[in-house]
Amino acid sequence: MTRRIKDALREQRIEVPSWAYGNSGTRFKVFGQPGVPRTPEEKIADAAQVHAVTGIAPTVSLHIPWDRVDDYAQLARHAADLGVRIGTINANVFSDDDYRLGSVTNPDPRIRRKAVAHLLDCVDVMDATGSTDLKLWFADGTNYPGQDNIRVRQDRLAEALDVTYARLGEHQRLLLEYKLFEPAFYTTDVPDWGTAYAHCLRLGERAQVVIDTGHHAPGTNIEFIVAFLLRAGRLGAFDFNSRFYADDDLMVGAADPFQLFRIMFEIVSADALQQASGINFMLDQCHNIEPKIPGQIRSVLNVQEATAKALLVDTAALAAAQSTGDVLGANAVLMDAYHTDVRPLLRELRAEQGLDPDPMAAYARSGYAERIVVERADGQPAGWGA
Ligand code: LRH
Ligand code: MN
Repeated sequence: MTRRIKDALREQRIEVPSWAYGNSGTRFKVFGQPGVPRTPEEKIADAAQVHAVTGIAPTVSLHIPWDRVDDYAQLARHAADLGVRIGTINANVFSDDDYRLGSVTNPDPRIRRKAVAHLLDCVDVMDATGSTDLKLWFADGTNYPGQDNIRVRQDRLAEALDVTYARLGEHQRLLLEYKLFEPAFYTTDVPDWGTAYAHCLRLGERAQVVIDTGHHAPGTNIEFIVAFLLRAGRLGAFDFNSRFYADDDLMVGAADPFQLFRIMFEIVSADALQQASGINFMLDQCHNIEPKIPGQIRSVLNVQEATAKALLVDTAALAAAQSTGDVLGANAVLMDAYHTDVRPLLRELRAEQGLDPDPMAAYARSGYAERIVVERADGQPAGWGA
């Protein structure tokens, strides 16, 4: 049992977001923190620290233009020198005045062309970095009834997705992310998993859905969406974070560790944890008030712990209880695993991997946090370009 669990955990890979290391906040305030990276190179260096102490975070997703550089191939070599790789490329068609009334769905064809050109530029970046995943999140929507034609905006969206999908190389995928609301507050053009799924079905096999765990209406059963998309072969990725209210982008597992366990149980019971499943397990978070690198390390550990608990579920006992309609028995099997402290097993696993059993302590002892405060005292810290 323990051997099987450790083998599965060794396979786990989590991708961290470059923007989690920059300054971030809300519309009320973006708080500055000392030692924050100033360049994509420094963001990648910080991400490499997370991989160094956890051993399971070897890729970093970029956001364009927040991570724009002159030479993306050189940036990929810089990442490799630090023991990590550039992962998903995120397009940004939301932080530009031209996108006030939408990007690919904008009534103005000139602005739609500008947005599509950016999506195609991001595929060029993927060619340079060797990335396979293009992640598309559209802030597009409306704020007032009558502001625009809901059906026609879907036509415009479909047209832009067609052009982008056609540009992809054979080893590249399009990951379509949905979000219930914000920044639009009446309609959002990709508001839910069904809309994303329908567009992906129409596009083709290499169009997959991204589940951002902060993008649902309160009370949504996210593990149902996971199970459904897994069964349909269209679950491409997660944007892990957690929330108490809306898209709070807090550390995954912080607000609702039981939900994260239920989600990872759907993954594990569909044997979709290993890399061959093609699911990209990414973090999408902002550490507005807490230190960023420790926040990322804690988040990776939260996913690892939820996964270890999910792997502990006695699937034979569960199947038996489910097949005999033993409701309480079945629930008890799952809760037994959830209530099991997996931290000793994970410390053991890290020691076997030559890692410090306590990654947070290992990072604190490294002196990296103190070093970057001194090294990065001058210059413009990176942050939400908002
Ligand atoms: C939108 C989102 C999307 C990213 C952005 C940083 O809320 O989840 O995934 O582009 O956050
Ligand atoms: Mn997201």
